[in-house]
Amino acid sequence: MISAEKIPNNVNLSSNKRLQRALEHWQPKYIQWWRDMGPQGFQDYHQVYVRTAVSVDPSGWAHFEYVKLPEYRWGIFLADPLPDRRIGFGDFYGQPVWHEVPGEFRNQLRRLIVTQGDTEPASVEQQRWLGHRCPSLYDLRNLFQVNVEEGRHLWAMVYLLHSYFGRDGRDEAEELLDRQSGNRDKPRILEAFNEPIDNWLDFFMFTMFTDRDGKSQLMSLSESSLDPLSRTTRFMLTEEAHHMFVGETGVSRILQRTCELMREAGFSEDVRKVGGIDIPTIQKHLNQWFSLSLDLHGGEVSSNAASYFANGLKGRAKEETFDEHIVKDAFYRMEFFEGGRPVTRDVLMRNAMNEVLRDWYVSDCATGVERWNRILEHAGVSERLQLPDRKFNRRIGMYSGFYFDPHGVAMSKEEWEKRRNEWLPCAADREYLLSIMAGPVYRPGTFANYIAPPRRGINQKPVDFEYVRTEQ
Ligand code: BYC
Repeated sequence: MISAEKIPNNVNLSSNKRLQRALEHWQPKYIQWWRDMGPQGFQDYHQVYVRTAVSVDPSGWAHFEYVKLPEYRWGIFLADPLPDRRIGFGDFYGQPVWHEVPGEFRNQLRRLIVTQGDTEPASVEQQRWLGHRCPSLYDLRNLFQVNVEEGRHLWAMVYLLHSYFGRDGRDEAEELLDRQSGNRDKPRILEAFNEPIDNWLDFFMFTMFTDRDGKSQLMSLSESSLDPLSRTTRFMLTEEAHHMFVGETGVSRILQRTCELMREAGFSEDVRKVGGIDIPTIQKHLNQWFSLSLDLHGGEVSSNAASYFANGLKGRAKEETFDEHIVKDAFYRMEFFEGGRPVTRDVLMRNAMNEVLRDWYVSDCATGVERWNRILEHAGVSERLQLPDRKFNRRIGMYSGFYFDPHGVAMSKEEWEKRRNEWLPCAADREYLLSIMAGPVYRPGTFANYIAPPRRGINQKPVDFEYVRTEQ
């Protein structure tokens, strides 16, 4: 049943009987999960024009075909090995990388891989109803492309669990299909992956900000001394780039359309009256997903992060760009919030590794927001989007339990409750978004009123190409 034809791979699957047996056991459960928890209503009668990775070289990347979603060929790929690769950071700096899991780091590595793996099916679950409200066939196809690739990322983590963690790994692989986004009894591990995504503005913000956390976490895991983890995550990063493209351009197209509608309606008119999405609503959704994604980087001071770094399991994004890689005596200057006031203190850099990665993440997000603002500027609109302060709306780390406005000004719980709806999406916003996304737009080349068409189609196809075909 398991073959290279069905599961494209570069891990020599055909000669690894043990792995084949494990995957033969897991695969039917995966397909059942995909049918139950994947895109609802688009499993049996729709052909989707998707890209399937069939090898790691650039030509293997450009493989496009129409497939029914459950028949997508989820493959297992590791980026090519780097000759004589050495451990790039931490206490074992300079030693050869590991091709097996060292016993003493087994639990920590398993935990990292499970946490990463858990986010992949979670996002598919979160987005499973969106197809019924798609703004176009182009967007529908992009949603499904993202979904099948998140499914492939799950395969990537399950491959590692099955190959390197024996019985425990097999149990963990089953549990990855068992937990469910938003389920009260068995939720997904990280909070952002339990939030519902039932409208396309949330989807685009999620792929812009939360997939970008995927990028920063994958970059840091790709530095890992465990070479198979490094190579797997390096290949995943190529797919992650497309997800962020979907998010960034999705919001860009909404902004562009908002500007057009503002012009039509007159600048002082509420753009909602002409069926668009007003900039304050866009800002609120930005605030929501940016702050949730900041939480995904963990606590500011973390002994877990220090230990991951010391043991060479998880490095910093672009570790090679730092001058020093052992980082034993270095300090990081950090702002704490004590007695209602900010206080600056130095902490050991190793304990601040989550914050170091968050710094990288924030600056990467800021660049994207600048590009959005250029659209507003070109349209002659004076409003601008901005990232809220890091302290805003945090539930993980030292700011959780306190209340700050988007500029980082502290406030009481009562004041926060009173003003929360100015900064974060509220029931009325959600209702409005659902009202303008009530039905799907299935006619090729046609777009919902609140979003502009993309500049070009996928794989040099025209924008009005039939990216998703319905069987009669
Ligand atoms: N929610 O020492 P701390 C992606 C827990 S996204 C709930 O501060 P640590 C994707 C933590 O587990 C990338 N709990 O943090 C995107 C710990 O629990 P215990 C996913 C949280 O350990 C879109 C406690 O709080 N990849 O790929 O350094 C679509 C204290 O933790 C949260 C990864 O995350 C939270 N947000 O953890 C699809 C990489 N944050 O020990 C996919 C793997 C922390 O008290 N994970 N906790 O039980 C890691 O590297 C780390 O586990 C974390 C930070 C970055 C999550």
